[in-house]
Amino acid sequence: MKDKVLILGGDGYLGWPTAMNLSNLGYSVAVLDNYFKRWIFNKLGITPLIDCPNLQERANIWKGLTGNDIKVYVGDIGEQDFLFKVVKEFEPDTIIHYGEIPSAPYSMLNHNTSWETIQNNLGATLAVMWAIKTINPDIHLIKLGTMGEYGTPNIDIEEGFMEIEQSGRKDRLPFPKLPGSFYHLSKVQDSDMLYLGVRMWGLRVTDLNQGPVYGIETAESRMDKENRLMPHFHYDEFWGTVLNRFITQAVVGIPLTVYGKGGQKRGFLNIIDTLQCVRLAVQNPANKGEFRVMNQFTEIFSVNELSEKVKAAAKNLGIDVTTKNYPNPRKEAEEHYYNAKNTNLLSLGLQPNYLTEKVITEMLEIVMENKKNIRQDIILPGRAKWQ
Ligand code: USQ
Repeated sequence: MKDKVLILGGDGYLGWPTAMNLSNLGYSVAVLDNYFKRWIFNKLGITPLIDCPNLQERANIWKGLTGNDIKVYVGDIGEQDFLFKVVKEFEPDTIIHYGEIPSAPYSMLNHNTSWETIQNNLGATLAVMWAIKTINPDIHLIKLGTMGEYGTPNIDIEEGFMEIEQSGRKDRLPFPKLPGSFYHLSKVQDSDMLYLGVRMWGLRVTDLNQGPVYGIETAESRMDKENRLMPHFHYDEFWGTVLNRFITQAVVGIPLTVYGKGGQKRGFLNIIDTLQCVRLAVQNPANKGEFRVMNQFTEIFSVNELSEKVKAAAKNLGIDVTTKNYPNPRKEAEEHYYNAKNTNLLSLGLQPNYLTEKVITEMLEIVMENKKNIRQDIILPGRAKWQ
C-alpha cells in the first residue's frame, strides 16, 4: 500500500496533473480546493484556453478511465475546522501545498489584490503548519515556493542556504531574498514561517523553489480523448507564464510580447518535470526537523532566447512570428547575471525533459487545435502594471 497524499490547490494548473500522476502510480490521493482562482478569473473576466470541469467531475472521469479514486474536498485551507477535519479524516502521509494565489501581476494590481495574495497565501501556509503540528507532526509537507524568492542577485544562487563567513566566524544561513512582487514576497514569508516551524516544532518540510513552468499536457491528461483532464492552460497577462503566452501569441498572429529589453533570465521547466520533481520529493521525504530547499528548474533562458525558439519552431509549421518590445509593465532587471544551482533534484534522480523544438512544436499544435477559444482581448499587457 503506497502513501496517502493530500494535494492542496488541487484545481490549479499543477494541482490536478499532480493528482492524476500520483494516483496513476498507486498513491491514494485526495485534492482540496476552494475554487478561489475561478472566482478571481470571473472578477477579472479571463478564461483558460480549455475549459476544465470541476474537481468532482474530473475525479469521476478519472475513475472511469483508471478505476482509481481521487477524493475531493471543497473548502478553504485557511478555515481551521475544515482543514483539521480533512487531515484527521484522510490521514495523509504527505501534504503537497499548491494552495496559493500564484500570480505576481495580480498581486501588484492594487491594495486589495496585494492584501488578498498576502493574506490568502500566508494564512493557508500557517493553517497547514498548525494542522500538521497538532494532528500528526510526522506528515511530510511539500510546499511550492518560487525561484522568484531570490530575485536576480549579482552572485550565484544557492539552494536555500549558504555558508557565510563574517568577522572570522562561519554559519549556514538562509540565502538572501530579493522578491520582485507581493506574490513573490508572500512566498519568502511562507519560507520563513516554515523554517520557524521546523526549528520550533521539528516539522519535516521540503520547499520547492520553482521557476516558470510551460506545457499543456501530461501523460495522464492525454488519456481522455475529450480533453477534459487537461491542465488549466493560461495565456492572459495575469496568469499565463511567458512561454505559454508566446506559444498562444504565435498561433493567433500577435507579435510576441517581450517586456522591456528581454534580457530577463529565469530557470524554466516543463510541466511534466514539475510532476517528476514533486514525485521525487514524495518518494524521498525530508527528515524530521529538516527544512530542505530544492531549486526546481531544468534550464535557464532569457525572454529573448525563448522568443527566438518559438519563432524557429513556428517557422517550421509555416507560421511567421515577429516580436515586439513592450515598455516593461514590471520593475525588474532586464540585463543581469543569473546563475542558479539546481543539483538537489538532479541528485535525487530527476531526468530533465528539455525545451526542444519538438516540445515547442507539439505545444503549438495543441494550441492550434484550440485556436477558436483564444481571446485576443486578454493577451496584450495593459492592466497589470507595477504602478
Ligand atoms: N515576460 C515577458 N512577456 C510576457 C510575460 C512575461 O517578457 O508576455 C517576462 C517577465 O517580465 C519576466 C519573465 O518573462 O521577466 C517571466 O515572467 P512569467 O510571467 O513567466 O513569470 P512570473 O511572473 O515570475 O511568475 C511565474 C508564475 C509563478 C512562479 C514564477 C517562477 O506565475 O507562480 O512562482 O513564474 S519565477 O519566475 O522563477 O519567480
